[in-house]
Amino acid sequence: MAINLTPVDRAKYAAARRAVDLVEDGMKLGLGTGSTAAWMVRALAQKVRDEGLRLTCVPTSARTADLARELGLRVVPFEDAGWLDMTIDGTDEFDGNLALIKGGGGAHLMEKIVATASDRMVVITDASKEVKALGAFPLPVEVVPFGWQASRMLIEELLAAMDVMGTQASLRMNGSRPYITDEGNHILDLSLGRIGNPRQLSLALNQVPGVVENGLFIDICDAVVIGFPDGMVELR
Ligand code: ABF
Repeated sequence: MAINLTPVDRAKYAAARRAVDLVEDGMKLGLGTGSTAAWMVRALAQKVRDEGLRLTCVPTSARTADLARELGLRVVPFEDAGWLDMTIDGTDEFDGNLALIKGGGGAHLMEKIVATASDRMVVITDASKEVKALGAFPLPVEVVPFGWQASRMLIEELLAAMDVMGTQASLRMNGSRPYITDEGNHILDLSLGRIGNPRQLSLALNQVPGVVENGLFIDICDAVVIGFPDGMVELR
C-alpha cells in the first residue's frame, strides 16, 4: 500500500481492511460508494486474488462498478444477484443508534436499496463521522427533476413544522448545472443543523410528492467499523 497516505486515508483503509476480513467465499456483496468504499473495493480485489474467492458483487454507483470491474471483481446487475449476504459502505454521519446520514456522494438511493436487500450492512468509516445527533451534515434528498421546485417548497414547509434547527433546502449543483444522479434525478441538500427525530423526519420526507428517497438510514446499519491512522479499528 502506498506509504504516503494521509492520516484520514490510513484510517479509512484500516476500516476497509477489517470489513473485508468478514467476506467469505461464495458471498453476494453490495459494494458501497465513496472514498472509504473505494479502499474496500481495492482490498477486496486483493483478497480475491490472494485467496481465489468466488464472489458476486453488486455496485451502488456507476463509479464503484467501474472500479470493481477494473480490479477484476465479478460485477452483476442487481436483478441477477437477488438477496445479498452483506453490503459494505461508507457514511457521512453515524450516531449512537447506528442511524446514518448518507448521500454526500450522490448515491444514497442505490445505496439504501442495496443495503436493505442485504442480510447485513457494515459501515466503514474514520472517527470524524461519529456524532451525538445527526444533522450537521446536510441531509441529501433525491427528487425527480419534474417539479423539483415544488418539492423543495413542500419540504421547507414540512421542516418548519418539525423538530429541526434549519429549514433550508438547496439544489445540489455540478458546476453551473444541477447535479444528476445515476438514476437521472436531482438532489436537494437540507441544512438542518440537528435532527431531533430522524425516524419521523425520514418517514415524512418520503411522503412529499416528487421525493424519491432521503439519506437517513434508520435500522439499516448492523455494525460500524471505525478505522484509525495507526491501523487500529473499533467496532460499534
Ligand atoms: C457513501 O459514502 C456516501 O453515501 C457518503 O457520502 C460517502 C462517504 O464518503 P467517504 O467515504 O468518501 O468519506 O456511501
